[in-house]
Formats: sequence, structure tokens, C-alpha cells
Amino acid sequence: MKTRIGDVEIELVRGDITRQEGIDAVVNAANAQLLPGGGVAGAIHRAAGPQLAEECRKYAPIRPGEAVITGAYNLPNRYVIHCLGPRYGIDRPEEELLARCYRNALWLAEEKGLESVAFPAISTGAFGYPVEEAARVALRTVWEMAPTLRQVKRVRFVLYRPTDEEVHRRILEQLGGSGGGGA
Ligand code: AR6
Repeated sequence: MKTRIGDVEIELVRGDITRQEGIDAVVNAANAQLLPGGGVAGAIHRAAGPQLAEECRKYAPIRPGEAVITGAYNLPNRYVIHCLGPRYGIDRPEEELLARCYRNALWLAEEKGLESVAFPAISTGAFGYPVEEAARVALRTVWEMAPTLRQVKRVRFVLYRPTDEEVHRRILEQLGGSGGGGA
């Protein structure tokens, strides 16, 4: 599903965040130490290679809601933006911290003059954020930021679990996405 807000296209796809050819920056659902972990972080570090963890060392630790940008090494992208999402029920207020991840990631992309960014569903795996609640925060935040973006023209959500894509699609439609553009 694709929808457009002004100049910015928001796209929902099922897939793997490590296989997003043609996207300038992919977002990592990181841990505070920016180390390879499970889930998205494990997959990104495995695909990028050990130099990624080496570069990350100088930025760690980060706090919930923060984001840092590094090279992407063997990934098919130019940059990785590492966001630390809130642990659900622990890092509060979780809605605000999750929204900050998306805002900070998009600001970093703007600063670098990037045209496209792909996000996984931050915090919805090991950090336990219910996907529907997280999707509402994520999509609303991107939707609200879209008119302020000058460089970023494409924001892609890469959903790993098929049901997560359905949830995101429904919420994007509720926000006013037309569903036009196919797929
Ligand atoms: N591509 C896209 N999405 C994925 C992929 C992938 N390759 N693999 C999993 N997902 P998580 P978090 C989905 O746990 O909740 C790590 O161990 C997954 O289904 O990666 O922010 C870190 O080291 C879920 O919907 O991130 C941290 O300690 C979503 O991505 C901690 O987990 C996020 O799942 C971060 O937890």
C-alpha cells in the first residue's frame, strides 16, 4: 500500500529490513549499547558486517527515543539510523519516546539530505509494544512530519509479520491514506 502526503510517499511493504535496495537509509530497532542483538538488530549487524558494530561503539550508549546514524557497510543502503525504542511498560511515557524515535530518525535523514528511509516496527518485538498501538504512534508521527520534510520523499515501513502489515494498512487508512498506488 502507498499513500501520499504532499510530496512525501508513505509505503507499507512486507519484508526484511536488510533487503531494501534503492533506499538511502534503513532504521535499526537497536539496543542501548548499539550491539548486535536479536531481531532487527541481529539481522542488520549480520548483513552489514563487523565494521558496523565497530563504528557504533563510539555512539553508545543511547537513551530511549534517541537516534544515531552510521554507515551501512555491506547492506545495500548508504546509512543505518539506529533508534532505541521504549520497552513497553518500562520506559515512559512510551508513546512520546516511540514518536521521538521516528522524529529523530527523520531529522537525521533530512540533515544528511536523504531521499528515502525504511523503518521496521520499532519496539514491537523484544520490547513488547503491542503492534496496533505502536503502529498508531509511528504512522501518526510520520504523517504529521511529512509536510515539514524537505529532503525525504519516501518513507517505507517494512513489516516482517503478515498480520503487522494488515494492522498498519488499517491504521494508515484511518489516518486518511487513500490506498491508491496499488500493492
Ligand atoms: N526485518 C524487518 N522487521 C523485522 C526483522 C527484519 N529482518 N526481524 C524482526 N522484525 P525487534 P524491538 C520485526 O525485537 O522490539 C533486539 O534484540 C519484528 O517482528 O527487532 O525494538 C535488540 O538488540 C518486530 O515486529 O526490536 C534490542 O535489545 C519488529 O521488527 C531489542 O531487540 C521489532 O522487533 C529491540 O526490541
